[in-house]
Amino acid sequence: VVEQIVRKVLSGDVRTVARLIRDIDDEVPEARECLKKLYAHTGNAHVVGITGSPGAGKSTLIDQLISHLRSRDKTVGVLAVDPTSPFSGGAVLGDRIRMQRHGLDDGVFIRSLGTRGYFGGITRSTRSAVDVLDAMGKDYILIETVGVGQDEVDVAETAQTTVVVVVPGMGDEVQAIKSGILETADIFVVNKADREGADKTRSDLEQRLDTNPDRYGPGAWRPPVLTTQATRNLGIGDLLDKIGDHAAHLRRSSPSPGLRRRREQVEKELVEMIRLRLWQRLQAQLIVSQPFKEAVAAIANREIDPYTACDRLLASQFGSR
Ligand SMILES: Nc1nc2c(ncn2[C@@H]2O[C@H](COP(=O)(O)OP(=O)(O)OP(=O)(O)O)[C@@H](O)[C@H]2O)c(=O)[nH]1
Ligand SMILES: [Mg+2]
Repeated sequence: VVEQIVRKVLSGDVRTVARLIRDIDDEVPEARECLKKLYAHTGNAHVVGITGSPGAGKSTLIDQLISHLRSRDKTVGVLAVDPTSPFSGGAVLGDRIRMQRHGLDDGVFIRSLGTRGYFGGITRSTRSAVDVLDAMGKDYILIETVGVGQDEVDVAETAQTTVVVVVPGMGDEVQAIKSGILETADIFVVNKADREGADKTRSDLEQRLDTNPDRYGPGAWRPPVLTTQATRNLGIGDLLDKIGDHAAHLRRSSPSPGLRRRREQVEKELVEMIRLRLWQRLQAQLIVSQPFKEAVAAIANREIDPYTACDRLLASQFGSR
């Protein structure tokens, strides 16, 4: 069955891909077996993360990007990720509606992810879904996340190119952008440029980048700051060109920044996967064991301190050092 699913994914079968992504999100163990086999077929897509505050216009931008990419004969996968909600709620439904004109296009595949699967949370299921879309042959994969916390930064780091979308705002908007998010940005987009204050927001961003000159030395990539009007389809071609420039930058030879970034991502991913698997094993074995229950009782009775109990339990599991 696994072989059959893998074959269908590789041939681009939309229904199989949709089911597999749902199974990944739903924590179906068989999905992991499929992912093992699909990994060798990944690495051809360019993955772009689009993040930014709620309502910044991410979905509208993506909708326009899809059109531009399709007119350049590129196929596109889109993942709308909502880490703040355990359910795929209203925002994601809105996203689907905003992009639904592409729904009948074979070259476009749009899905939303909302749960925290046991493969390692939303970041892990996003990475897995990206791998599936990559293996099915999509040229570009766009990931939309609402940018507020560390989860979004993590999801953004799944991407090769991260686009941070901001809108013209009153005063301190740019200062309020968390430095973690600022530092993951490869491209800034000031969307809703039809609104007042777009130029100010843009120069504020440039200024914030100027405060970190070491980061953008010779040969380094300094994030360009673009302006767009997503609803009017303005500035989207520029954005796509910059995404292309960044992809080219990542490919540049020795030492390839793309490879370095990829290694960092893979390292994080592997550490996270090991952490999770270890924890699952401990939960299944140690946390339900008699010695654990006895330790809990003994600590509660103040017969033993929790530090010593913890040392002993771990020693019983892994051996003492
Ligand atoms: N004035 C103006 N409105 C825009 C522009 N781009 C998007 N909008 C509007 O902004 C609203 C939010 O757009 P979305 O694309 O749903 O924004 P989002 O960032 O995906 O929102 P969430 O997914 O809910 O975080 C919609 O009503 C859009 O029509 C723009 O360039 N100018
Ligand atoms: Mg959206």
